This record gives sequence, C-alpha cells and structure tokens, in this order.
Amino acid sequence: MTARGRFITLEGIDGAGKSSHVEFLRDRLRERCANIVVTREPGGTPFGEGLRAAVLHHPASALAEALAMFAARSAHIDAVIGPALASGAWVLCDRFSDSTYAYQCGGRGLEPAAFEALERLVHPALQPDATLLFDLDPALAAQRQAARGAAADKFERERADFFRRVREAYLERARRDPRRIHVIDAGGELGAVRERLASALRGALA
Ligand code: Z5A
Repeated sequence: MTARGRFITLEGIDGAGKSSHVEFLRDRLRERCANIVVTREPGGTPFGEGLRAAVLHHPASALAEALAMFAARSAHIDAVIGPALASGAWVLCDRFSDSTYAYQCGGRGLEPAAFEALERLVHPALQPDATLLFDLDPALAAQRQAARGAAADKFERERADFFRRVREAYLERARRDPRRIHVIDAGGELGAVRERLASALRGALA
C-alpha cells in the first residue's frame, strides 16, 4: 500500500513574503519526495478560483467569507489535496484553514465556534503535517506590498488594525499547536529569511 504523502502549508499576513519562497520549498521537498503538488487557497480548482474572484473583490460578512473559503476548500480537498496525498505525493499549499481562523475570526470577528464547526464538517480527519508561518510586523508587510505596486484586493486595502488582529490570531494558534506550526521571522533580507525557513523546514520534517 502507498504511504500517504505529507501535507505542508504556508501561512502569514499579506506581504509577509511566503509566496516568494514557494519554488525554493518545492526544490527542498523534492529531495524527500519526487512528486510535489503545489497549490493555493482560496483556489486550486476551477470552482475554487471562481469563489476566490468573488471573495477577494466583493464585500461580504465574516460568515459569508468563511463559508466561501470552506466551500472552495471542500472542492480543493476532493479534487486535488486528497487524491495527491493518497497517491503518496507531498502537497505544498499556500494558505489553508489557519488563514480562515486568522482572517475571518481574528480579523473579522467570526466566532471560533463557527470556524470549528466548518472545519469539522469539511475536513474532520485532515490537518497539515507541518505549517510554516511567516511572521512580520504589518507595517513592514504593507511597505513590501506597496513596493510591489500591484492593484490591491479588498483584504490588502484593510487598515493596520485588521492585520494586527490577523497576526495575533496566527501567533495565538501557533502557541496552541507548536509542534505543527513553525513560526519564521520574516523580517530582513530574502536570503536571511530563506536560511531561517530552511532551518524551520528541517525541524518540521524531522
Ligand atoms: N484569505 C482569507 O481571508 N481566508 C482564507 O481562508 C484564505 C484566504 C485561504 C488571498 O490573497 C487572500 O485571501 C489573503 C487572505 C484571504 N489576503 N489577501 N490579500 P492572495 O493569495 O492574493 O494573497 P497572499 O496569500 O497574501 O499572497 P501575496 O500577496 O503574494 O503575499 P505574500 O505571499 O505574503 O508575499 P510575497 O508575494 O511573497 O511578497 C510580497 C512582496 O514582498 C513581493 O514584492 C516580494 O518580492 C517582496 N518580498 C518578499 N520577501 C521579501 C523580503 N525578505 N524583503 C523584501 N521584500 C520581500
């Protein structure tokens, strides 16, 4: 029987820099498994990408956002994540349910009980094996986003207070689950962050 693959997720506030390290991580993971599936949330399927377009650009309540995220996630697990893990592939996913906890509960004030109910419904038996959390002061993250110069989506237009709450929700979750969630100081030069990331990855996969 094929052993289940490993499920690794990337998390952090917008602009913390996680997407800049996806190729590097893919290469490191290939040293452990030939078949690496890289995917993202919200998205990863045509259905999920459709919801992504809606949720990133149209106002909605915290509950409506969470429902959309979990609807996209359900399709993503069915079509991509579940089959890949079952085939023995390793999955590297840019954001997963920790994002919903941080953004919709931490940022928007959704009751954690609603989040937990959705999590139980959508993926009762699936959790990431390891989560790499890029932690950065929201003011620095905003500077990085501004330097990039791309058009901002509705989350990126949120105020500093919102990102402080999102960051705190992430860190609180990491304190509660330190074996799974590895916090990486995302400040400083890309090379320095990469070194810390490589070290965290070794710890996560040990
Ligand atoms: N969301 C949610 O609310 N609930 C959910 O359940 C889920 C998501 C799953 C997805 O947008 C949005 O959906 C997200 C949360 C919400 N909020 N927003 N916006 P996305 O996928 O488009 O955005 P993102 O995940 O935040 O990715 P991003 O914008 O690409 O940010 P990033 O991955 O953190 O950063 P980056 O692109 O790697 O870097 C940002 C810039 O900084 C870029 O120009 C880099 O070249 C630069 N950079 C990176 N590292 C450094 C260092 N070390 N020094 C200097 N500059 C750097």
